[in-house]
Amino acid sequence: MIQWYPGHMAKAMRRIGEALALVDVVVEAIDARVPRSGANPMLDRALGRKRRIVALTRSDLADPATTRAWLDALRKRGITAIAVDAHEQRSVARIATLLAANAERGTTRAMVVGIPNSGKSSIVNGLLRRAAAKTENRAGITRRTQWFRLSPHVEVMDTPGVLPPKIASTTSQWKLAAVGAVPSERYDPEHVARSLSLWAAHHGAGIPPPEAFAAERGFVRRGGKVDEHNAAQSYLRAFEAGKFGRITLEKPDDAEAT
Ligand SMILES: Nc1nc2c(ncn2[C@@H]2O[C@H](COP(=O)(O)OP(=O)(O)OP(=O)(O)O)[C@@H](O)[C@H]2O)c(=O)[nH]1
Ligand SMILES: [Mg+2]
Repeated sequence: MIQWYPGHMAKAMRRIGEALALVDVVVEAIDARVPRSGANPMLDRALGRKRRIVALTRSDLADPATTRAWLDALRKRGITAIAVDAHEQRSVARIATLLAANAERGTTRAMVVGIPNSGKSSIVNGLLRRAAAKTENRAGITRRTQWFRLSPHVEVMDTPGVLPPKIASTTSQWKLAAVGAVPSERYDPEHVARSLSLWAAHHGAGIPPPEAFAAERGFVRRGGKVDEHNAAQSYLRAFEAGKFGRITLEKPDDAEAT
């Protein structure tokens, strides 16, 4: 069972609720590899009918056709949705354009929200065109809300990543671990690596079985014993970095994550 709901998250959830009255638009950063499990239902409820832009982040690591299908599905629900690669200035600039369009009616205040490690601070930095907010490939880097001025008429608030106190399904749990939304000390890498490889085998995704990976990467010790723990960690890091290719773990029309 993977759960992670530290104090700073509960506090961030309250701050997001309080700040909502001040903001005109919310940018929700959702990892494009897990558009379903990567959306926090608590945030969804808290945001209510506030104008929302969904940014499918890490689109450079996700399967392009599946990202297009998710964008269509979101747009059909009346949500403004765009695919973002935070390291690609042009894709973040599309968020800036949407915010600037809104700013014609006075100052626009935007808030960037999402689960941990989904690329919120990277979006903020991309919008500002400088590394103002701290980013790192680890969940739980941003610990408090912070406002930044983008232009005379646009302000943007970075927020800490928030997960629900209870992650809905075991499927969502391993998927969130696999995309780095949960700190590595909160889960068993062998279990998550096993779940990922079973998923890959079932879906015909081009991910090698952990045994083959361990052998190829030299995790087999003398006597044939495999260093399972380190092999699993390395396997998950390879997936996270896109070394197995561009893979999306959820489609808009599958009922897997119920
Ligand atoms: N490949 C790729 N990496 C990204 C993208 N966006 C962010 N990253 C990387 O993902 C990691 C996490 O990014 P952050 O911007 O710190 O994520 P965050 O949502 O602010 O994380 P917390 O503050 O911990 O909740 C960093 O190593 C980023 O460089 C993207 O579009 N593509
Ligand atoms: Mg952050």
